Amino acid sequence: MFDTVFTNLHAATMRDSADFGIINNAAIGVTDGKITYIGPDAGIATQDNVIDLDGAWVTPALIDCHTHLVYAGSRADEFERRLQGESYADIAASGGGILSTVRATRAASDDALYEQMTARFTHLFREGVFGIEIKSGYGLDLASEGKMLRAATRLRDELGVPVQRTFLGAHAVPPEFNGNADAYVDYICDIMLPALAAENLIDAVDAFCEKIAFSAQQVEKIFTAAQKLSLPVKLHAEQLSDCGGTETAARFCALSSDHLEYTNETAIKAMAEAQMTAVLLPGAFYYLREKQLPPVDLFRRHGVPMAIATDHNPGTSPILSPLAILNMACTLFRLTPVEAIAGMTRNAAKALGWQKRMGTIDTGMDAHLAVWNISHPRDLCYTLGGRPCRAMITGGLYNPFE
Ligand code: DI6
Ligand code: FE
Repeated sequence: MFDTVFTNLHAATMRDSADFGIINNAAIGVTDGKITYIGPDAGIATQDNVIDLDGAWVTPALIDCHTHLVYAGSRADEFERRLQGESYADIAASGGGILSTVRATRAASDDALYEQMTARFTHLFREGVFGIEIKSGYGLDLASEGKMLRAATRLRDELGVPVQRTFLGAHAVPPEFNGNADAYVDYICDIMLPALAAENLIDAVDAFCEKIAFSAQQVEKIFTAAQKLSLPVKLHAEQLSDCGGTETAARFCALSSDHLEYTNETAIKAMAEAQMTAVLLPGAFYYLREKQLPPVDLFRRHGVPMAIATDHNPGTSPILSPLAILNMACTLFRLTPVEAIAGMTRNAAKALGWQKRMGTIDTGMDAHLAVWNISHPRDLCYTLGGRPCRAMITGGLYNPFE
């Protein structure tokens, strides 16, 4: 009747935000890679191909909805410089920061980039992730941005991982356009975006709206070009200051606005109106020792769903542990455990426009699930370390860890 049935498990379906959508003593039936039964163990007929999960907890696979997973090089030297008092902005202004990773990424071969990215993905997978957004933005020219997006495409096509490939040409102004950000924005809109879209390498378009990066007016130009190509947009906004990015993003009905520590209530109302998701990134907040918290109560009050992601990148969030990020979302940003886990499942799916496919355990959804040795779903936020992920179920296939 089913291709596989998983029994003897407790499910945190995440269908209900009050109580993790818990179903104790549950079973999950899978057919053709989709969930075709979720309910009481007792309600499912016996058949072949039954996998007994021995009382483990099952959640939707975690979705990392904001990452910069493709890059070469390390920025551990800048980590040390910041510890000695230099700021992220000072280091960027002196030619380090994003541009240091651009130099290393441009110099790397296609295979080296792919292998380093895949190794990083393996760490995320080992902690429950199957479903990821991957940004370009360390190439900043046509050949190198294409190289990054092709690496992300290979992860999708060779390993079957759900990947959203996001073009982040507007991450920094490259050396060729030094002092001429407007000319670089024209190059993005007129050359890179159309060429990479024609090669079918782009699923979404992002930009970094910040004093040290691009203005809201420049973002508007890029979003207009994206809209002409029918590509959804999203924005790095209000991470270090409020430059009006989120209000611009809302006018384009962006999928999400990300970071948001310095956003304001007017912008949040615009997000609610445009049905956007707020993507919160506690890893960057932690590494930069930021003080200004994102306005979590205002997101709650205005009904803006909150997603949580690693923001994995070599500068401000070199973290490959989604579970550490869940913990930080609670300890640093004061999210409740159910909000944090919804932020990496249901709301992360929404941030990518994937809510009809992934993010909850429900019939019709892709059978991408994480299996945990825990005694309650809140444990995923509570402990650090301990390797609680026992197995991953990907498209209904059972992949146990050792
Ligand atoms: N905000 C961030 O935190 C990352 N990108 C961005 O726009 C940092 C990227 C880096 O420093 O390499
Ligand atoms: Fe980022």
